[in-house]
Amino acid sequence: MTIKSRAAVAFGPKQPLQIVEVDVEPPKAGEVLVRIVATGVCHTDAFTLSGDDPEGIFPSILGHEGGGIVEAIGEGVTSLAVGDHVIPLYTAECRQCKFCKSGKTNLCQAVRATQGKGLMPDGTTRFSYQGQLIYHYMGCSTFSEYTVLPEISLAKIPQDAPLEKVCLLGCGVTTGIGAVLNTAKVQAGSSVAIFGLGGIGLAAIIGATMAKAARIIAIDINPAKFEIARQLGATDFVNPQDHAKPIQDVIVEMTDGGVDYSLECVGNVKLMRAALECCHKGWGESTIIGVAGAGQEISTRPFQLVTGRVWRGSAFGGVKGRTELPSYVEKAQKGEIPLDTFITHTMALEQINDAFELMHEGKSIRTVVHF
Ligand code: NAD
Ligand code: DAO
Ligand code: ZN
Repeated sequence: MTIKSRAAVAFGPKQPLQIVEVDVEPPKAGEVLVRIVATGVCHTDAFTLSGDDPEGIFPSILGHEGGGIVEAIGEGVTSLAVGDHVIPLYTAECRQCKFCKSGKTNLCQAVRATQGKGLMPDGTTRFSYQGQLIYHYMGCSTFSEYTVLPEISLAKIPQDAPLEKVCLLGCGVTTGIGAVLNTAKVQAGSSVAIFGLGGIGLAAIIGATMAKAARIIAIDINPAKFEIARQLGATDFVNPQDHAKPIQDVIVEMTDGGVDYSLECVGNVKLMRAALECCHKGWGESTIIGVAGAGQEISTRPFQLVTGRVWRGSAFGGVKGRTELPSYVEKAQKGEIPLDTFITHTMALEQINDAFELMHEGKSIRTVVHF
């Protein structure tokens, strides 16, 4: 039966989200209806809303950092039952495709093609408003009280985990920690430079602390971010605007030739270059996490790579969601991942446009929206 759901709909780029009641169709075979309890608001939602995202489709229901409860299951669903607590995954895990079976990547391709078009795997959408089709977003659409996902795009988590906190493990916190541990594979005793101290960069600091990095250099043009970075374990703080010379030169000087690892957590292609070039000759490795605008390209002198620096990228921290996310939730429950530090604001769905404002003004780390 089609149900009504309160949702924040992006009717077009650069427009405020509109809170309306959408129609949600029941889950089809292999699909699950989820009641979202809470959702974070990530920079990537703002990026898509800005119109700079080449995959941005409108009208759509954004949001990809949610926590919820299974409300109904479609035919053939076996791994989830009504009442299970779940975190939606924008990177599915089918465990059957070439990518999943490779053991080399978390980039499952089972639903990639349709997800990129804002559709469910059968090529249709479950959302509509006044008869008008509404697209899904990143396979999640957590800015709706009820949403439908493929079974393979849901991580089952312990029932006692607070959904209004662990929702942040659906994207930002897991991405930052995973990029350090799975992609960069930071070694104990090493130096790490982290560019950008939003939700992703701050989580990368936690990852670097878990990896027992000796020196964690936190870099941001907003000095208000440094105190939280310090609380999470950063040892050095650099504001590029305090220096006349290129930031890579500043970091190379601070570290006797460069850092062992760097991570770009902003989405700025010039900063990606700086992050690579602040790495130590012979072995320094830089990981790109930030998502740059459509059509932008990275560049450096090839000699930077010839002389031993390595350039990598990371999506969802290299984490396979259904298999690994439960262990992130357990770490959060044990206090090893301090989610409260990230939640600077909470609000009702009706105020969600304020969450975007706070992010643009650099006043929030994460706003959690409650339904
Ligand atoms: P955010 O907006 O909360 O934080 C970005 C931070 O970068 C801010 O603190 C800002 O002050 C700082 N910054 C801006 N320009 C800077 C500069 N020139 N030098 C230094 N610092 C600068 O964003 P977020 O939610 O942390 O996301 C960061 C990036 O990661 C975005 O591009 C987002 O789309 C991307 N992202 C990637 C993945 C992935 O899987 N690869 C997942 C989630 C988000
Ligand atoms: O398989 O081609 C693919 C892409 C999978 C999506 C990876 C998304 C990573 C970056 C987007 C930011 C997420 C919030
Ligand atoms: Zn797969």
